[in-house]
Amino acid sequence: MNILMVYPKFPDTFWSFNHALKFVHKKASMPPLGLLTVAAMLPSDWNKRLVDMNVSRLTDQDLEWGDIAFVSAMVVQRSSSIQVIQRCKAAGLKVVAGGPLFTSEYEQFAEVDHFVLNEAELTLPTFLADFAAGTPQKVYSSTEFADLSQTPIPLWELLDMKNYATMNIQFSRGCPYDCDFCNITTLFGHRPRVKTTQQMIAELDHLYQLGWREKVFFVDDNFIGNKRILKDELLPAIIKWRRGKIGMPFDTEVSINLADDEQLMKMMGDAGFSTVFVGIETPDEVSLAECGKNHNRNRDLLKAVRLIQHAGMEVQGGFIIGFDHDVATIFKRQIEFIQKSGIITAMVGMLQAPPGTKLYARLAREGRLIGQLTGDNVDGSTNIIPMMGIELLQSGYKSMLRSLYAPRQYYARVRTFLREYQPPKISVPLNRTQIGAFFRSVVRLGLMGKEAIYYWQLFFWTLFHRPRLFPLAIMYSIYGYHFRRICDTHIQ
Ligand code: B12
Repeated sequence: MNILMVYPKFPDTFWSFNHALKFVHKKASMPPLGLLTVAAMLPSDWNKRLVDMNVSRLTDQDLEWGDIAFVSAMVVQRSSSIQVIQRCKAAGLKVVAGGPLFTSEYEQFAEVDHFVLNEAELTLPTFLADFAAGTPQKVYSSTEFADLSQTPIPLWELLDMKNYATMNIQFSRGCPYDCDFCNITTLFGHRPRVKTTQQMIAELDHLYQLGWREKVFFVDDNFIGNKRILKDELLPAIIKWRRGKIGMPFDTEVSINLADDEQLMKMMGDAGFSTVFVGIETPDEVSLAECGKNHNRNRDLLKAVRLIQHAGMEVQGGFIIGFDHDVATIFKRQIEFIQKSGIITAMVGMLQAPPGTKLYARLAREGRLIGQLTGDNVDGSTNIIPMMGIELLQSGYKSMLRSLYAPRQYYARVRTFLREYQPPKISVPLNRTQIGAFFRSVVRLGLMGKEAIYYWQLFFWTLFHRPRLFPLAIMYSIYGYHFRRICDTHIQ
């Protein structure tokens, strides 16, 4: 049995990093962890081939080779997914589809033979048993949540790792909080379910043995959802594992209350976490109450960001405009907050209501839903009718992007951050990729770029004031170029 695993193409988006990847000669930021995990659950005597269309083309030879196509996607990959399914069907392959896109809207894909929805740990075994018996059904779904201690090590061997900037790994699924716009709890539940420490160390060992030394992203919905297990088990084990090893800094996603726990921040820094993405959403208390983001309320958000930066972690932030209580001054307040915080990567989106969320249910009752989600929450689109009116929201959104990603403001944030940041003490030696990226940045940004003057100011400021952070300064300059290119397309 030949299984062709296909990951459709991402459009150019804020998170695709495609304009930055060219500097490091990489083709995609991360591989498709869902498909790699599913691959490890398939019978070992089945042949598997992965085509990640973000790194290589899906060829006619691939289609001739395959018996069944396994397709995974997020909503943002919808249009490429439709084409992939059509091509597979035209070539006579059976199509099995799973992952977030199909779990959210499988009814829209009539050509797919079998939907294996929700978590594959629960639905795939039944599909495989029915398939072996010659009686596969159309839809497999589950209302339960999987026990991650049964999840196998992803089949990273299917990848050509050098095409990727980062590898991904998962410790937990689910989030204890209840923000009304987020569909994580609908998809993965409130109780964070975790892999065992032994599983995690085995996964890290495996990546290390495969020669990986660059970034690893823990793709948890909220890495600190279960602090006790982190402090007592996982982090001590990773700190020990790290001894004598080089490279492999970690990224992850956390809630802002990380800043309340000095011991946890210290342990994460020691374990090698260098970047955390935090859903900050808004500095407005009333809007935070509106969306149920109670853990962000009644606190000094700027101070919390600074504490995490001091503990050795860059803070990336998610921000939302268009809450019912937002008024015209919100755009300026958000810009001021982001500039002061030194959050370089600020993902700003207009409020959207994903199906299955509390927000979706409320706006449906109020008759305020329109159209379909694009799946990209940073493209200036929404499926809701905002209280402030769509024209004001869209023009305010554009003005925010224009301001935040203009070279002057962007580079000012980089400097604010580098002033505060204490990097983790892990050893991450420079490699050839970074040296190449450095020279390309000098030419593309320093000699030809709109940002040239800011690039050189940061270049020399970092060399004199924070020389250890110089590689980071170059990396952020490259990110800035990507963000500006993406934002320019949304501003027009
Ligand atoms: C890592 C991640 C990313 C990475 C993507 C890296 C990559 N190449 O995959 C980055 C940071 C780039 C990213 C960006 C975005 N992401 Co994202 N991301 C995640 C995250 C946190 C983890 C995904 C993951 O790897 N999970 C681990 C694997 C093992 O789980 P899995 O993929 O779900 O696979 C399991 C099942 O779904 C199933 N399965 C999956 N595929 C298949 C296929 C078959 C055939 C079968 C049988 C089963 C199956 O089996 C697996 C094991 O159970 C998820 C949240 C989450 N917990 O899943 C959000 C998530 C996937 N992202 C989401 C979104 C909306 C986005 C963004 C638009 C912005 C944003 N707000 O985050 C952008 C869009 C991307 C882009 N380029 O524009 C949504 C998708 C919603 C949807 N219905 O599509 C999610 C679910 C988060 C959410 N709030 O809802 N993201």
